[in-house]
Amino acid sequence: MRAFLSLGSNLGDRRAILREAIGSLGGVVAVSPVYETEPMGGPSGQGPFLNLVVEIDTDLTGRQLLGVCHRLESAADRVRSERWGPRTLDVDIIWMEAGSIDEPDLCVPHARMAERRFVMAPFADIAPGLVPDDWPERAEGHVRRVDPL
Ligand code: GSY
Repeated sequence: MRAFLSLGSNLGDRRAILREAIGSLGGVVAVSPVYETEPMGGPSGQGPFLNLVVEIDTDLTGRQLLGVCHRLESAADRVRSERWGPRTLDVDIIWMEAGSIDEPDLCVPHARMAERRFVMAPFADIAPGLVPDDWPERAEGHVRRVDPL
């Protein structure tokens, strides 16, 4: 089944971190263009993110896929020191063909993705049929497409 993950990094060698994470994901079907994006939320003064979206083909449940996301973050040496603060790697499930999930720690489709241009721009690039036409007016934040990984 199709699933989409949003990946972001704004600490360390951002490109290498994203490449490594994608390389260790199974069932990769498509990788979106890369965007440099202004941080949304969190402390001021943090550096820009690189963001992209990956489509995978998976039989995992949402809960199992969340475990994969957390393992990728740990492998990138992410230290959860400051909420919303800079991070080597953040991986979120944004959409699953298997259906929606509404649990305290796992919401699919991702609850805030429609407000976030750093999610919607790369998502629209590789899955235009899954995003509403009016997303550009609804999403916030500045993004700029940059060289591929
Ligand atoms: O929710 C993902 C982590 N994150 C990001 C991000 O990936 N990109 C941008 N531009 N801002 C963010 N704020 C948070 S939190």
